[in-house]
Amino acid sequence: MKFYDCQTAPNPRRARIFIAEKGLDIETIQVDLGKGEQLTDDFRRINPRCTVPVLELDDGTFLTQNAGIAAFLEALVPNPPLLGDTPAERGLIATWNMRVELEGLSPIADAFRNRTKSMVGRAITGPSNYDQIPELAVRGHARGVEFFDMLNVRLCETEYVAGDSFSVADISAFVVTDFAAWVKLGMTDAHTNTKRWYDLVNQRPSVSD
Ligand SMILES: N[C@@H](CCC(=O)N[C@@H](CS)C(=O)NCC(=O)O)C(=O)O
Repeated sequence: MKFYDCQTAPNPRRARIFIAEKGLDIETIQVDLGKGEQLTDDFRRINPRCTVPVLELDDGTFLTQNAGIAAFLEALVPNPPLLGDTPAERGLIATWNMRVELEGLSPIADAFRNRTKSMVGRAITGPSNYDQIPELAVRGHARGVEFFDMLNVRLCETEYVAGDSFSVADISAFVVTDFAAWVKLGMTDAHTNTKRWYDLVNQRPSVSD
């Protein structure tokens, strides 16, 4: 297998943590998003959507979404389960992981991509160029604030995001929490439950690189 990564970007970090939690050591190729390597013809042959992470399987199949990479690796290495064990756990973890993506990652990406100078003309990932819309940065910021309030309430009810055990939803929420700092969002002093959870997850060796 080969893993196409970008050390500085949030989405490949999610896959990187997942791989580390599974105890796998996969050949890794860095794709420099800052230099636009995702837009080259060579990389378009790997992923026509021009995004990382990508996992190349031994038969030449390319998995070009975190969700697909996680599903594949969970089937390959079932322990420790990160997508859930029981049917109820699987349902809850998928629900929370999607909420973190849609209510956390997506608005923070909007806040970042619609007002950062290096993202001019690149407000959306992918092969086409889209202009920034400053109002989307404002809306993304407001939705980001709402997300972190919601997460803090959730983490008062449960030890981890989706329940009693660490899962892919924690990986996503942890990466989103660090990503949010890029746009001066994230935990505030009032988010004591999130702080408790963040410190717990931060002890895992998988999150350290
Ligand atoms: N839904 C995709 C999102 C992948 C994604 O958006 N990756 C970003 C890096 S965080 C990217 O490749 N950006 C390329 C660009 O900015 O042109 C996944 O979860 O794998």
